[in-house]
Amino acid sequence: MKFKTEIKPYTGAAGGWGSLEATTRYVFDSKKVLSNLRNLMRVNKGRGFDCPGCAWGDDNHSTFSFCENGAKAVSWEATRKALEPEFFAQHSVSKLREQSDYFLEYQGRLTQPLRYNRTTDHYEPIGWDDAFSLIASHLKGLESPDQADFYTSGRASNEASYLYQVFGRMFGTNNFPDCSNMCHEASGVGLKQSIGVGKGTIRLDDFEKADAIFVFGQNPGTNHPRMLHSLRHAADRGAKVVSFNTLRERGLERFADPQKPLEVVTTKSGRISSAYYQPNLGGDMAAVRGIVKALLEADRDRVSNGLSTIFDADFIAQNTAGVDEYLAVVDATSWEKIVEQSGLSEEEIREAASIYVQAERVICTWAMGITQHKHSVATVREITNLQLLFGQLGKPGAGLCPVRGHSNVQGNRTMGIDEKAPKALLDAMEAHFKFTPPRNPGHNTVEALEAMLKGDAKVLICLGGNLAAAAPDTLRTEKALSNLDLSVQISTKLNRSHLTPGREALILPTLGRTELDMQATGSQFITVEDSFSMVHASEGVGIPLSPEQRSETAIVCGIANAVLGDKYLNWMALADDYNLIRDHIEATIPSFTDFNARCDIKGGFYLGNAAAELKFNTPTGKANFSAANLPEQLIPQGNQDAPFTLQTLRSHDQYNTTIYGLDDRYRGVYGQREVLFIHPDDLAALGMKDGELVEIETLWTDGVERKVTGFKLVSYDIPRGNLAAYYPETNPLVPMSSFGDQTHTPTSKAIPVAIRRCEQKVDLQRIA
Ligand SMILES: Nc1nc2c(c(=O)[nH]1)N[C@H]1C(S)=C(S)[C@@H](COP(=O)(O)OP(=O)(O)OC[C@H]3O[C@@H](n4cnc5c(=O)[nH]c(N)nc54)[C@H](O)[C@@H]3O)O[C@H]1N2
Ligand SMILES: Nc1nc2c(c(=O)[nH]1)N[C@H]1C(S)=C(S)[C@@H](COP(=O)(O)OP(=O)(O)OC[C@H]3O[C@@H](n4cnc5c(=O)[nH]c(N)nc54)[C@H](O)[C@@H]3O)O[C@H]1N2
Ligand SMILES: [Mo]
Repeated sequence: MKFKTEIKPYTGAAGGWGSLEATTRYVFDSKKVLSNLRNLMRVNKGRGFDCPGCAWGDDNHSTFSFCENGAKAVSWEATRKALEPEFFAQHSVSKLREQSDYFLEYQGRLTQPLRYNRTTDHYEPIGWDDAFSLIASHLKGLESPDQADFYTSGRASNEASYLYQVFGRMFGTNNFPDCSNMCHEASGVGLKQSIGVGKGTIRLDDFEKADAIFVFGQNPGTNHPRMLHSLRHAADRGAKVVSFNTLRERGLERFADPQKPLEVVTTKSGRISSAYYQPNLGGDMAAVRGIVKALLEADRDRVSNGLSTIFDADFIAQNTAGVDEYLAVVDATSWEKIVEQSGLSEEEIREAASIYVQAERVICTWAMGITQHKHSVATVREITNLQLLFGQLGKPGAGLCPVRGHSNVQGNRTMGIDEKAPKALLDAMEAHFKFTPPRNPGHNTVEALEAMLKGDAKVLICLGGNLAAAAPDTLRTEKALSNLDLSVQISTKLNRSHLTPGREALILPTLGRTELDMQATGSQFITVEDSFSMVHASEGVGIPLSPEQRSETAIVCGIANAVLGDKYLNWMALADDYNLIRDHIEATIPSFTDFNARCDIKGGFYLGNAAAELKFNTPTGKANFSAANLPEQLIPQGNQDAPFTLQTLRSHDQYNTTIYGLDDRYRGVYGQREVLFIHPDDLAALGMKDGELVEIETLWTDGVERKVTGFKLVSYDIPRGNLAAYYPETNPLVPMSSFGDQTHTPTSKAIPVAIRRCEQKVDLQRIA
């Protein structure tokens, strides 16, 4: 495949024509145009299916919420291209490994269970029963259930992920690594400590009531395009949108609504951000600390002049603990440190503080720019501190909003995909299913990989996802995966994880969310939970490509039945009728009363959020201020003298490790992905020019060489000393041992690196 490569700054607004054009291109590229379009039209309407894109909520007022990247996700899944067994007869695994991630998924949908043949190095067809028996024989042969790991990617439905964890725990382990471990873990951990619940406190319509929305470390134009509608509406009615982003992101600046025809045909577009700050990578905690310091100073001034305090003293007194300790730490943090670490000037921080304090109702949102650092938990808690000081909780138009990634990642946690499941869940499962769940904590993603490397984990089952490409330290990760006795991938499309088989490997082809799921009792729907704790039903419409594809739920039941028989549960009856699964969920997970009946509610039902009602399930019974110091330095550890810090992020044409195309329109990159964004003055200081190729090397403490080559330099509006490049191409640079405090989340947004000129690209020396 050849692509025209070009770097051409994008001057339009996000959304608008560019958006629609790109969408239709994707739809028409795949073979079955009409059914693709029909699929699209049904997204998020009626029962229909939930968009398999991001976890943003559905706006029930607008008739048809159209998002370019959701459309890509749907048409990518709904392609009529099928990967037949002949493909695997033609191509050996070693040969396929030389292909790009784009090529692999572009080949179409997996349509038949496949087993890896180590002797021939090819995948070969296998029957479902034989596949299940193979899994059962491996799992039953383990010395301990903890030698198995059960990974989940956040697209899996509530029903499938619930049964998956029930099965895993009945089998005897809490090893449930998931994509969330690499994603919003810090939001869950931090919010739980601060406010007693690890989820956002707002609902979608709060955006209509906020006076200010502070957006930290997030690129909604690409990753949550429907959020732009909320931001645009807020900005149009005069609310302030304040962005903190290391890069200048187009989508945070201007947005043309594709649903407003006038804006599509003219160049009219709306401004999103009223203020835009570009902190250093990892500098947000210092920035927020600075905002609080500025306001604390202003408050002392006022109070000493006999005026009332600007803080919400009643809220603080009634609802919080630890304010004095926190303010003491704010006092002890110098402006020098704040300015140095945030990379923002004192004026900028004071300006942001003044916007904040003038707003009656404030929402703070964030994503990976906040959660993929060493001090992410402390940063999430610092944002919470700010909100608590002003009582921005428990009232409309205000609160905390971690914007989730995968469309059901939040639901997966609710369903018990959690390596450290709360005691209450395990107790409820013990009482309901009459078995003894394991109580020891299980592996998170990094721990699972470490265990595979050591040979302590021998079987891996993946309910979706693409661990080989998504996890850090690519070469170590691939080594870990190939060290397994058995690796089982439940997937829709071919990906890198299939190409690093263990001694044995299975690919189990599954239905996507857009597809009709026919079982013995008829067509089934599943449920998902969005970022706003709304649970709603989703029912596919597309006709599956092959009768051999099975639903995730049916696959989980098939495995469980082969391993456990009907000792605790009649798994096959559950696969026949998902209503029965929902009855078990209702019996064991809080807030799911009348679950089956409530699935008929249009737009879904709300699970509730105790903190939003000012009930704090913390040991103090209050919302806790956190009195953490700013980190000593922003680079996790290792080489503090590294000349650059690199963040790894998403282009506009990808969904995590799924590469839809090679353009990143809003950043002006076309036909290529191996680019490195750099400040023009840094380029000049290095004596290099735009378009030159460099190698990027991680500076780390363990003596392991981590290097990628052939990245093209692109000058960009980014702070000096900071770099950005796309994931997953840069995952070889992220050390597995570099992860967040209390989270084990790889520090994908803070990698200490050096760069050097190089002549050409040298392929990764992958293990054979
Ligand atoms: N189309 C599409 N949609 C997606 C995804 C996708 O790949 N494609 N992925 C889904 C998933 S799983 C997730 S988790 C979300 C991810 O959504 P995002 O978090 O928006 O994803 P990233 O591309 O990692 O972007 C991080 C953003 O934070 C900024 N940033 C990085 N580091 C810092 C920092 O230290 N401080 C500040 N202030 N800014 C920083 C970057 O410049 C970038 O704009 O999107 C979900 N939605
Ligand atoms: N360097 C770096 N690394 C990162 C990140 C980063 O910002 N930088 N981000 C991290 C984040 S936030 C996340 S969430 C993880 C993502 O990690 P994962 O969730 O593991 O990865 P995805 O790329 O989303 O998974 C894509 C694969 O899922 C399968 N798939 C798609 N749809 C379905 C389905 O409906 N059912 C099933 N069973 N399979 C399906 C397809 O086979 C596809 O190849 O990556 C993390 N890794
Ligand atoms: Mo994510």
